[in-house]
Amino acid sequence: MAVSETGRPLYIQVKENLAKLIISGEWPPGIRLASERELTDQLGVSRVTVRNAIQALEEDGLVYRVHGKGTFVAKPKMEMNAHDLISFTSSMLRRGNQPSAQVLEFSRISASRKVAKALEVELGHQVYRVRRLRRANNLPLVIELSFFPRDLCSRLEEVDLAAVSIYHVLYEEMGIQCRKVHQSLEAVAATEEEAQILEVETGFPLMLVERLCYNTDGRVIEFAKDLYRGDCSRFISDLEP
Ligand code: 16G
Repeated sequence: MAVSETGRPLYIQVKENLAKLIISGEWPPGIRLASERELTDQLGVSRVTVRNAIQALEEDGLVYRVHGKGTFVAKPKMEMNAHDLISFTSSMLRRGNQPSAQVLEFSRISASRKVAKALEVELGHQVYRVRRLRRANNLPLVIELSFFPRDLCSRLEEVDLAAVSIYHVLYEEMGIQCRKVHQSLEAVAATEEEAQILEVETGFPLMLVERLCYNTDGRVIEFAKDLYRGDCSRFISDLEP
């Protein structure tokens, strides 16, 4: 097998170069890749190397083949580590995506029975209800609905939630850190309103991530219900004994 200057298989390097063109948007979703023969000539590598590189791109979900028509660029999926404690902002930046937030709702409410139970506070305790649309590279990716206990997170009232990372504010300005998460993932269908926000059809497949975040003292600091667009999200888990 041909190897690159770094000692890795050459097809991996070719694959990574092609993946960069896809992830940067230079090769947008839906365009057809040049044929194996054309890529072989363009890249100056063997046909086997091109074939292996394309197969690796396909395995990563970056391209798909249509029998008799060719290989096309797929809509890229945003990868999230399913057991990460980090924020949406950090998770996107870490993978080279540009995050942004649009505030759909911010209110101070009395905790309902369900929210009180989740946050482990008294019924009627003052909590913040924050609903934001998060985009990655301008793509509407997730509607985040979060509840935070007001007595712990009062700073949230004073910041522009469209411009900051909530986890950053909680940690840097209040010393509150998410140290443990209990979370569930569940497939659901988009309601009409959710579909409109996420720019998809009603009934579109979404991934609901319900999440409880605990601080260092074991207190629940966030109860979140996040709705990810199913067509462009992928949750990764690294499991070790
Ligand atoms: C993540 C969290 C969400 C939290 C947000 C804060 C998951 C599934 N959800 O999206 O609960 O509110 O990060 O993001 O991980 P921010 O610090 O960028 O505002």
